[in-house]
Amino acid sequence: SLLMLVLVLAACGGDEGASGNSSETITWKLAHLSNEDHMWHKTAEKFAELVDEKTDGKLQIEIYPNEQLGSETEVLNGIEAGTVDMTISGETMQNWAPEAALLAVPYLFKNEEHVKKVVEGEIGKGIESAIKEKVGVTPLYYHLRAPRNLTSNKPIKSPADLEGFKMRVPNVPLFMDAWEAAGARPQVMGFSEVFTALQQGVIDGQENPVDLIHSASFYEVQDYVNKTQHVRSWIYVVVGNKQFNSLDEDMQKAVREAAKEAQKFGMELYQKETNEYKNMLKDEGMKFVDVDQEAFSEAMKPAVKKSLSEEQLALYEKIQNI
Ligand code: 2Q2
Repeated sequence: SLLMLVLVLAACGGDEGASGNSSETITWKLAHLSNEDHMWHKTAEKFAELVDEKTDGKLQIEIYPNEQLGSETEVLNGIEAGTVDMTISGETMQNWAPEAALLAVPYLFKNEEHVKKVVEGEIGKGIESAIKEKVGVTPLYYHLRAPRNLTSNKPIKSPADLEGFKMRVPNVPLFMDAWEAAGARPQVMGFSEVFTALQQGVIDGQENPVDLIHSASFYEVQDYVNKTQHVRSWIYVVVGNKQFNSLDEDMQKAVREAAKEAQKFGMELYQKETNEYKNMLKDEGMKFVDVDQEAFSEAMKPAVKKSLSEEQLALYEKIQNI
């Protein structure tokens, strides 16, 4: 009937991401690399729910896990192009904003409190503005991350064990330099390609926090979690500046409020789930190996210092002394 047709047309209209007419529904696509059980995804779902509530349904967030819309770098480019609107990204953004390298410098942060102090303090604010200006995305909330550990099929206790070791790193130049200096053979690869690459022996290992090791089922193709704990970091949930700025003031406020609540929700999940992931990996048969962290730190330090520019080093020292 004509009435049905009108209703269908009304329901389909305005999903192109442009605001303007206040009766239109806007849809943002949020693409990320973890699976549906992971805390990033669950927090994104919470965020979507809160945004729906606070905008009376006018802004909808559609979530695409598992790199369904491409690798982290592809999605960041997609945001610029307008084919994606949101993602979860951290040190990979150093390819646009050198300041983002400070999110994940090997052996820089002493502990979680240290990370938190930096993110939530003045240095964090400075990094956020650099990201906004140079990557073209606005950070909305962040996740604390468990330390990154190296996984493998033989115990790796010191840099000497890395000879000939082929490993994947994310698209993070600083990680390439650090692992090369430690004696490994690193290569850049998208997260969703890592499982198959491990399975087929293209690489011997990779490094990630326990939760992502679980998310990608690396326990099926890796036996050891070597407790290098080489990187403590955080990661931002971001939206394209264009997308965010196209919202009217009330909608922006609603998004900010939703982000604030999602932040809290994500932090609680992080506190609760990080230890559970360690146990789940053990249940899957992975063995945790104590390593000579001092030796890894010493091996990486010269490369880290060489890789960082003067401006980045100034920030590095500021963080060290906070
Ligand atoms: O290994 C990965 O791909 C993830 O842990 C993250 O994407 C990585 O930390 C960075 O690319 C974050 O910007």
